[in-house]
Amino acid sequence: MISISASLMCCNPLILGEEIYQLQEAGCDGFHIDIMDGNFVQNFAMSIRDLRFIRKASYLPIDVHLMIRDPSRYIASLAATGIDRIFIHPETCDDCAAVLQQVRQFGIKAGIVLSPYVKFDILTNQVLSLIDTVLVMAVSPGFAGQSFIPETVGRVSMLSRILDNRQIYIEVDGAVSTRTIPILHDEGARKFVAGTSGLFKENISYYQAIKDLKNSIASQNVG
Ligand code: S6P
Ligand code: MG
Repeated sequence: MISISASLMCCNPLILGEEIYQLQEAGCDGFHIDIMDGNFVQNFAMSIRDLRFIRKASYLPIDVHLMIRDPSRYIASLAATGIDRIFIHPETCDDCAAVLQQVRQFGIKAGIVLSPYVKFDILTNQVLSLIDTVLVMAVSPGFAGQSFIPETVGRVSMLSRILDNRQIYIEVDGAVSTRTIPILHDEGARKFVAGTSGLFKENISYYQAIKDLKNSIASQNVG
């Protein structure tokens, strides 16, 4: 069984509450919120203010993907919104383990997010003891609608071997679709962030899109 989080930077912001309701009804397993600073990545997305409203509108888990420099400055404010998990890019902080510890002190789950060309050395035993998920970027962080980077498949495979028997999920963010999920699932990914490639598409309902994404594994195994 796989889990699909909806990336809310891809929804219609004019009707955010309605979008959240429709996605929940359609069977998504959680929400993925991208927060950017226009510095670590050349874009802006959602805000801490948005999180307060999203939390009130949904009972599903909310993950925050921080694409900001020096994230420790904002952990307390983020925690106050009632979110469930925070992902940190290791290259945005001097002491990644300390920031993960800070997240955990607020009773929030912590995760590491790895950009396409970031090495796995950051995944020390100390870091692995603090996280429950590694989020693997299949595109460069900052923008929706990019092409899948093929090397992601080998990276997920290598990560599966590094994580071995640890209870740590591998999740993939970027260009997640019925085409990429089966390949990534074969290598050990179990959670996926869905955006414009697989969920927010014209002419297909959220219900059908999520059903197709979840069934893509089963259909690949037939024949
Ligand atoms: C990108 C961001 C992602 C996107 C998602 C969009 O910086 O972290 O969460 O929202 O990748 O999905 P897609 O299918 O348009 O690549
Ligand atoms: Mg993201």
